[in-house]
Amino acid sequence: MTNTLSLEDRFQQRIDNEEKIEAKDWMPDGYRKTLIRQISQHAHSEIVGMLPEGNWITRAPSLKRKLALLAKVQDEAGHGLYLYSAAETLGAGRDELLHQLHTGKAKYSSIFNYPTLTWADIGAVGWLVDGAAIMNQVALCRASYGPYARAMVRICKEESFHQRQGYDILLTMMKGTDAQKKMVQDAVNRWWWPSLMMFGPSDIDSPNSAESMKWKIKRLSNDELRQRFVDMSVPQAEILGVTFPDPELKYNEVTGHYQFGVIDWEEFWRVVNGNGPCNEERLAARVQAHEEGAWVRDAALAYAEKQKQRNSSQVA
Ligand code: FAQ
Repeated sequence: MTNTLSLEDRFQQRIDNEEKIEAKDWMPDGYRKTLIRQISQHAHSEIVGMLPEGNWITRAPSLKRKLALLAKVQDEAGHGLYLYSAAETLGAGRDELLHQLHTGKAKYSSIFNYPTLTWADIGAVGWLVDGAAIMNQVALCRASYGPYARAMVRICKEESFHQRQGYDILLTMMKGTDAQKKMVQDAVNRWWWPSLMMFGPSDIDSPNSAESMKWKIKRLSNDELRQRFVDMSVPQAEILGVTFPDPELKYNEVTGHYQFGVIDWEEFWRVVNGNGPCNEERLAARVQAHEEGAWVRDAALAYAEKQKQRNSSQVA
């Protein structure tokens, strides 16, 4: 029997059968482009995400907190590495991707354009930002593209440690003075809505979702994941003894979910389009770090070249 299916149909059949797509397999251009877009934005988010926290390493209140924060920020650099490597398997060069980031052409998560004003912000970032990231990324562990899905497994394990360290910072502060409790509530007030925005626009305004769901890159929609995050966070806030800054947040007996107020989408797009409170500062810090790291890249390349020459002269 001859197989009359087109390459595209065969590809979709593999996706529907839950087969993983690997780097050397045939794939439609759109699938490759979507993956490069999402994986590179994700990689950029990890390395830009190091900046608001890196700010606090020297000011962590104890040696233990400093060690944990240092480890978390290092993990984020590692996540960037795995993700840039996953993008490279699709033919996207790291230099080109970084160039897009540094020239403001590439997107990264809106959340990292907000300032970390107090130590409680580091707790809130761990609890809410990493919490939102995990909610989104656990689903990505089952993404149809093998190298991305496998990178996500390790990333999720590390993110769950990050979330615990954040929640633990807040639990400790909530056992402290009134000033510390106030600081926690203030941080939660500022991080709650931006955390909900991390999941992206509502499903009806999400141009990429239909194809990404068909290709099983995304398994759950932006709104489904956002709702799960709200449902998970409300009981955690109760244990902590804080409230979320949303008068419309309440449990709906009929749906079995917490309903919440309307997200300020104007603010979301303003931040995504480069005009959030810290966009300029983040980009400038990234570019500076890249420039100051040039000597490390040069040294690594020179060393690799030396090794190559040594190996080839040994063979000869
Ligand atoms: N910020 O059609 P959709 C982390 C863009 S990692 C900026 O719904 P899609 C770890 C979107 O790219 C956090 N832009 O798009 C950490 C698209 O633009 P384009 C990052 C956003 O891709 C924790 C346009 O809007 N996580 O936090 C945002 O189907 C703590 C239309 O949107 C990931 O990247 C946003 N929030 O769904 C580190 C996970 N939302 O390209 C340090 C992987 C949307 O068409 C400290 N990514 N846009 O011009 C995803 O799951 C998806 O890409 C979504 C967006 C869900 C983010």
